[in-house]
Amino acid sequence: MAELEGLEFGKSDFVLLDEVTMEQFMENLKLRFEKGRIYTYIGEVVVSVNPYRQMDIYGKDNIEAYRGRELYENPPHLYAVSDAAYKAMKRRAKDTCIVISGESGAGKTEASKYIMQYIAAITNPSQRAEVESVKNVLLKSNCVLEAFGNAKTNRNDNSSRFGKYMDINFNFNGDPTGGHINNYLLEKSRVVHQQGGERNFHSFYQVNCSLHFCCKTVIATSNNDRSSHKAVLSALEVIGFSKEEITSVYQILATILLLGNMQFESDGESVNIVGQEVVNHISELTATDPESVNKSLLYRTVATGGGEVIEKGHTEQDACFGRDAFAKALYERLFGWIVSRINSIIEVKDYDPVLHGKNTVIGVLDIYGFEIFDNNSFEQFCINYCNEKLQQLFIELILRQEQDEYQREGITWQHIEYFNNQIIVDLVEQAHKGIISILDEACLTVGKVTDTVCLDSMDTKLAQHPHYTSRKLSPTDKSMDFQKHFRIRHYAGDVTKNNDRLLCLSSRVANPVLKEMWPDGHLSITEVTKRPLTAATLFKNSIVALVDKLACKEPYYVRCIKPNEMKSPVLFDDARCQHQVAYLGLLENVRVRRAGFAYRQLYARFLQRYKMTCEYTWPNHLMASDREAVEAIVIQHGFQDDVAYGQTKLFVRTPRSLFTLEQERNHLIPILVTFLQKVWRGTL
Ligand code: AD9
Ligand code: MG
Repeated sequence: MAELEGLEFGKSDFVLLDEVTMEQFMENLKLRFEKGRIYTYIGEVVVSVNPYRQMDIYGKDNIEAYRGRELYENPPHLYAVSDAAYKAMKRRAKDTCIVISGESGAGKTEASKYIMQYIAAITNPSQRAEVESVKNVLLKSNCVLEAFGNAKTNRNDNSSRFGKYMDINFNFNGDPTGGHINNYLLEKSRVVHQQGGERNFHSFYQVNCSLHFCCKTVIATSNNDRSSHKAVLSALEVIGFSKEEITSVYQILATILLLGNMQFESDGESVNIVGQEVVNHISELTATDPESVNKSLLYRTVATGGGEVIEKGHTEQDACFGRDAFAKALYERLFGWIVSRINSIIEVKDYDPVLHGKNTVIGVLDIYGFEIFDNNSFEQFCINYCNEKLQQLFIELILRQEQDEYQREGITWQHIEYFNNQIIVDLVEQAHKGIISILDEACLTVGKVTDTVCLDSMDTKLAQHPHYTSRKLSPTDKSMDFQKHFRIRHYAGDVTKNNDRLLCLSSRVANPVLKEMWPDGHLSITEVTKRPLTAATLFKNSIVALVDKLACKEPYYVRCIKPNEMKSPVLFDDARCQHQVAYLGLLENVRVRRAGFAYRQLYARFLQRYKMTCEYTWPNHLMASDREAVEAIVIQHGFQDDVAYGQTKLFVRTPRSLFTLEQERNHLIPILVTFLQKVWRGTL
C-alpha cells in the first residue's frame, strides 16, 4: 500500500478544511502543489494542478497500489478515481463516466491518457489477444487524434482544438471490447489563420512545413514533427487504416496546403485563379476534374426570392473567403472522417447480451474549459455554452449522487441551496428567445443580414435578461462596440462576443475518401435550397446529446488547474489559480459535499484506520458488529452528536470530529512503530 500522507502535505480532501473559505482553499492547494502533491479530493472529485514536470507517480508500482483499493486508502490520485469508476462498472454493472475539465493547458488530455493507461493496465489479466488488440487501438487512437486535432497555441504546445468524449465498452469480465469516440467543434478556423506565435494543426507540419497556411517560423520546441509523423503512420496502421486510406488522408492534407497557396486575380469582368498548376494539382489529389475545382472556387450558388437557384461569379474577396471556407470544411470533414473510421474499427461487434452479460461502459470526457479572451468569437460562444451545460450537470449530479447515497443508507436528506445556472443555459438555447434561435433566424433569412441586424434582434428580445447586455443596453460600457459586441454574464465571468459568418460551397469529386466525407454527394457545408442547420444549432444538438449521455451514467470528476502561464513547475500564481477555483465552482462543490455529511466511510474501513485510537477496538474488537465497534470509537472521542449511522457506512457531519481522530492517529503511529520494532527485535 502506498504511504499515507501526513498533515505536512496539507489536507488531502478539501472537505476537511476548518472553514470553507477561498483563503483556506487556496492555502491548501498551494501548499500541496509546493510539496509535489498535485492531486487533492473534494469527496470523490479529484482536483489536479498541472505539475509541468515529470512526476514519478504513474509507474507500475503505483498502478498496483491503487488497483482494487478504496479512494481513501491511498493519497489522492487519478488512478483512484479511475479505479472507483472501474469498480462501479464491474461490481455494480453501472455505466460510469469520468469528466475532465479545466482551461487550456491545465492538464486534461494528459489526465485522460493516464486514466486510459490505468484502465488498460488493470484489465485483461489473462492477456487474451483480441482484448489486447482493442486496448492497443484505443490507446493508439490518441496519437492520431492529437496529430490531427491538436496544435501549438500560446497557452499550450499540444493544445486539443476539439472536444473529445470516448466510450470504452466492457464485457462481463470487465475487459475492454471496443469503444466509440465523439468529437466536438474542431477549431477549423486554425486551418487558415493562426494568432502570432501559434501553429496550424500538428498534422500539417508532419507532412510539409513549407506552405502558406503553416507559419513556418514558429517551431514548438516540444514537438518533433518528423518522429511524430512516423508514430502517426504506425498508429494509423495499427488501428487498421488501409494503405489507400492513409494515402488519401495525406492527399487531402496536401490539397488543403495547396489551397493555402492559391491566389486570385480580377480582369475587371471576372475573377480567375492565378496559375492553373495549383488547380491541376488539386484536381489530381481529389480526383475531381479541373473545371469543377475552378467552378466551385469562383462561383457560388444562390437562391433567388422566387426559389430558383442560380450561379453567380465571386468577387476577388469572396473567392478568397470561399477558398478559406473550403479549406476549413475539408479539414473538418477529414477529421470527422478519421474519427468515424476509428469508430467503425473499434465498435463492439457480435456482442450478445444474453450470452455475454451486460455490456457496460466507461466514458472519458476531455473537453475545453471556459475561454475568456479579449476578442471572443463564435467558437468561444459554443465552448462557454458547453461549459454552462456541464456545470449544470455537475451540480445536479453531485447533488443527486449525495441524495442517492443517503437514501441507500437510510439517512434523511436535507435540501441544499445552490446557484442554478439554468437561466444562462436558457439564454443561449431556449427556443425562439434564446441567442442560438435568434442567430438561426438571422442566418436563414434570405437577403443581407448584417451583424447589426442580428445584434438589434438580440437586444430587442433579450433586453430584460439579467445575464445579457450590449453597448446599446449599457451605453456607458465603452469596452463594447455598438455594432459588433454582446456580452453574456457566464457562470465563470463576463464574456464579450463577436458574431461570425457561415457559408456554403459545392463541387463534385471522385476521390473515395472525399466521397465518404461528403455522403450527400456535394462538397457543401449546407445546402442552399433546404433550410440548413446552422453551426450553432448543430453544436447545441451535439452538446444536448452529450449531456443526456453523461446524465445516465455514474459520474466521476477531474477538475484541472493551470498553476501559471509560464509552464513553470515551481510557480503558483495565486490570482490565476483563484480565478479557476472560482469558475470551476470548487468552493460550491465543497459546500455541497459538507452541507450534509462531510465524510462517510464503510464501517470496516473506518475501523481499520482508527481502531488504534480506542481501547475497545485495539487490536481487535469483540463486539457483535463493526458498526458497534465504530460506535465505541465515536463515543470515546465524544462526537456522537455529529454522526449518523447508515446501513454500511458511518457519516460524519463536520470535519472537526475527524481531525481529532486523525491527530490521535498521527500521534499514535510512531509509538506503535517503535513498539512493533521492539517486538520484532525481541528487545521489549
Ligand atoms: V487544452 O485545453 O487541450 O489546450 P489540456 O489538455 O488541459 O489543454 P494538456 O493535458 O495538454 O492540457 O497539458 C499541457 C502540458 O502540461 C502537457 O503537454 C505537459 O507538458 C504538462 N502536463 C499536464 N499534465 C501533466 C502531468 N500530470 N505530468 C506532467 C503534465 N506534465
Ligand atoms: Mg487537451
